Amino acid sequence: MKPRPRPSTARRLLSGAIGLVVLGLLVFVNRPVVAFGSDALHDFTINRLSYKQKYGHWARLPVPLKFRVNAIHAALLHTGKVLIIAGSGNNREDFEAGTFRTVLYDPGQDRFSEVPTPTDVFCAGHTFLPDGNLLIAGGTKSYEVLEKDITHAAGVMKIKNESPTGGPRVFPRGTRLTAKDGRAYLTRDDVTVPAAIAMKHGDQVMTHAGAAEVWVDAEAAGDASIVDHPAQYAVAGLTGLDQRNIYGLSDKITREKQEYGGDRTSYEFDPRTERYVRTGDMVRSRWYPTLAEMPNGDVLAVSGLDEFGRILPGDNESYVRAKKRWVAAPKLKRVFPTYPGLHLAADGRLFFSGSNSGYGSDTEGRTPGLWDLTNNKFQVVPGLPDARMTETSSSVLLPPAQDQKVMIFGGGEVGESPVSTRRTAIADLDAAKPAYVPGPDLPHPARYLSTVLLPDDTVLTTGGSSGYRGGAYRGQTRSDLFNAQIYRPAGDRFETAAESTVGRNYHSEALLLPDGRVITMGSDPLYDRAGRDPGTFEQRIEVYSPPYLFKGARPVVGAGPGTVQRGAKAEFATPDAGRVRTARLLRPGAVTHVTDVDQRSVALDLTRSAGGVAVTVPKAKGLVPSGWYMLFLIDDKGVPSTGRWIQVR
Ligand SMILES: [Cu+2]
Repeated sequence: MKPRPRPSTARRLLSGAIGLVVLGLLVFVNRPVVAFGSDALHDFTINRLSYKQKYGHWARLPVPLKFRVNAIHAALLHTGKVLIIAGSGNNREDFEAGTFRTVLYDPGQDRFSEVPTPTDVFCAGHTFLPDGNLLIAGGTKSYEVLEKDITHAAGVMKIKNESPTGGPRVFPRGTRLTAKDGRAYLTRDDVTVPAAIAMKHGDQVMTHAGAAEVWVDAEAAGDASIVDHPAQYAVAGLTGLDQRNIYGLSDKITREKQEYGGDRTSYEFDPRTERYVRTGDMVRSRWYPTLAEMPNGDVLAVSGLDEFGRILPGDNESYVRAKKRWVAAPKLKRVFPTYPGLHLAADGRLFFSGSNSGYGSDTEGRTPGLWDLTNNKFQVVPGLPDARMTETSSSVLLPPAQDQKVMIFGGGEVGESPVSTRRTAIADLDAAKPAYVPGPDLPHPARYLSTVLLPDDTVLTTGGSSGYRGGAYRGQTRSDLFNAQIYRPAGDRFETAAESTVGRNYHSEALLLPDGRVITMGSDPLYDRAGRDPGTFEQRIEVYSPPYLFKGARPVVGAGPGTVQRGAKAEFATPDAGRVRTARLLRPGAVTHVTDVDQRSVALDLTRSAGGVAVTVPKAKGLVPSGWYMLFLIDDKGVPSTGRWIQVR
């Protein structure tokens, strides 16, 4: 048989080309179907029970338009509601308009409500008090001004009063101060300068000048008003001896970037009335302070930027609960960067994990260690790998608190740096010489990672970005991380969790809810997707259901007391006593800038009887500070009950 003639080369090429075009068309017309097909498959996969049992499940929380806010702070109140605070929400127009926001979310009723917000609590510090009120102190007095936007030289002026007579002097906003060469500066605020104090030293009388600081702006625009050296200034409108006794002093007046300025207002947020209740002001203005719990239930405010945007040079202060006022703590002078991660240890010391939100010196005060509040001694805790990358990291007291282990996750180099780390490390505070040892690496380098203690002795880690504020990282313009993972201290390893669908970087939060789910919100990218224009604040909220919520019936906590003494036993009815294995007290979180020094999980001694369990609360105040906790009973499959609120006294 004659072989079939082979087609010519030209003919083969032509049919090949036609084939490619047809194939291309087929792919093109089917493109949406292909895409839809993979979405549908993804949807199908993540909604299968077997998948949820292994990885958990994320869901978007529908938020009515009028309750969408820039979530900067979040705290779980003992009423079960989530307090979401924006203040001005890092939005300059809202700040200038005096529009400050707070909303409450009730996960039980799935309802939102608005709370009047008296001042700009944006970037305040907070912690729970023993009675369940949330102490909120500090905030924003002024927004930053970038160098390119500064037209007039400006700086801090100290006005001194050497006259012991005539009382304090009040200088209204706009008061003019002039240098010897005639350059003039105007005060930005009213300022009251105390009178001098005359003191007898032996037979000599010494005068200690009164002084107050105020911000001044040059009267004339441009560089001519820059002063790069300390100088004295005359205050306009003074006559007679006052001209000699009252004067201004300034180190320098520049056109450098002006940082955000701190505020000194302080509130107790009352979960019962759902209102901010003003307390005495702080001694210092603070932007980005950490409010750390002291063993006696009082609170220490640490670090922050002052009203002029300067890092506080170690001036800390304490809140006297009984009097609802703040007093300076000169004996506890110690420098920390802003929002330091300070965890209360069982022995009453505060452990500084190294986690912080930056500002100030890039070396001073950044070393992790144990801070003894009885004598201001600081014991360095060495061994942290990537020790320069603690900024924008997060840290937790691992569950259970009795283990006294603190873990640090990720973080970046100082400032607007593109460098970040996958490093985790764990410090055992009970060791004879506590030191950090490396933990398992995160899947990706991460800043702003949210870390949430779960009742089954694990830690959910979610969100974060590899780049600064979600921005450029290794050739990509955006670097939000969608992967989540659960750290299991018992095995010292991460387990993959389902992926979230919303990127969360700077100004994002996550909290454990009483029903065992985790709510995540916020994110404040510096740039948009293209990496050119300013980013938009993320107002969507997600809720993560961990695998334990898909593993069958949950243990039930029945009748029991609402309060329990430290060191005492309490009995709770439960039909599931036979399968309950552990009991935990979870202290509710209060988080901002991925700093949450409140959350902790305390193991309770457990005895089982028919129809109930008896639990014993540990004695140490440093282990179980007074306050409201969620009691979880956890069964043999690691499934927790819903949290029952009890107050530990
Ligand atoms: Cu901030």
